[in-house]
Amino acid sequence: MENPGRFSDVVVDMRTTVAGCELDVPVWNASGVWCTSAAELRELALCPWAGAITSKSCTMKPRTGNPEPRYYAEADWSVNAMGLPNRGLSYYMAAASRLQDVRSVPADDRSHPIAVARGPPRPKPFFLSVCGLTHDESVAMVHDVNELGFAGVDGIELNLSCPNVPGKPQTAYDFEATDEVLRRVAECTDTIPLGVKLPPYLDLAHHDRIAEVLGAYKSVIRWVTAINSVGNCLALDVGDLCPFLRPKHGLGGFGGGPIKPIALANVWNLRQRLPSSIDVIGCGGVTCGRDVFEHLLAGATAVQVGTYLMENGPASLGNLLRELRVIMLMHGFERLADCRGQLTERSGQQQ
Ligand code: RRO
Repeated sequence: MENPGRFSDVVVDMRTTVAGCELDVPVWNASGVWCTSAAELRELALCPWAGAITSKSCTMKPRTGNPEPRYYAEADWSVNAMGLPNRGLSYYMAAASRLQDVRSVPADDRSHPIAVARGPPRPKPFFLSVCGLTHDESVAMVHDVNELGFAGVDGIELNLSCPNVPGKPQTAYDFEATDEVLRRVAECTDTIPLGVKLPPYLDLAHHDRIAEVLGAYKSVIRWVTAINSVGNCLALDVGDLCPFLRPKHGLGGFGGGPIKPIALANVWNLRQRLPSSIDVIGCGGVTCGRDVFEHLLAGATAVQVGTYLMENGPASLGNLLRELRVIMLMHGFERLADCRGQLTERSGQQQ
């Protein structure tokens, strides 16, 4: 009888592409998580479990953000009202450039503690997240990155969904404003791939409308990330009879395990509606490999991780991949591409 080999030796091909950039593994950080300082970005660059890196959403100039306490987490959820604290555009441009040498993915399979297929060594993609306080500022940042060159930046993720700057509504809930900012951004984007970070939509008419707006810019938009935190939620500390957070009367963006069904529905609904040239990156509710698998089934090309990474650190991405590998093999999927979008309708007799 042939030796069937050990289960742990079966190589699973988890490679995927985002905006044409190759990733060896399909998980990395959501913007805002483990990516505000150069030291954190470096940790992600060196982490074998992170397929790419996204930087903290930035403004032209550094910001301190909202007063503390502005982040609170329990077992598998978090609420935040950070208020866009960041070091400014040039800091993240410099970090992207400086990290180029340590971002190279090692060619040797043994350096990776689980059996995943690898392509030739290449730098891990770096996606720069920008979030102007005004549309003029967002357009100016995209313009500058294109104009000044973009050593080490593989794409720009335009954040149209920050829920936490007092007095600033989430742009992507205003379809006319979204159309206008995308039109202006498209005019100054030539070669650098563009992604858009979206808020959760809860009505199918809104999925129809945002897909229509985004689809009109399909020549420049290469991916959407769905979803940002669920904005303006209230988490209460019953001991102190007040919210956990101080800014915005205690309102903040809600993330973690409980938002998974909202995130999956957004991935699924957007995948159904957007042109195939626009990748959908799942984000929201990922706390184990099964959650990553569910995002892939719903049509995600890859998955960003927020609260779970924030609470457990970069090495925890390895837990997600180990579990994902087992689930894929249990279903007979040896390549990530085989399970993407494989969701079917539940069949059965009508009552
Ligand atoms: O910094 C924040 O408060 C923040 C941002 Br920019 C975002 O896009 N999403 C979020 O939950 N927090």
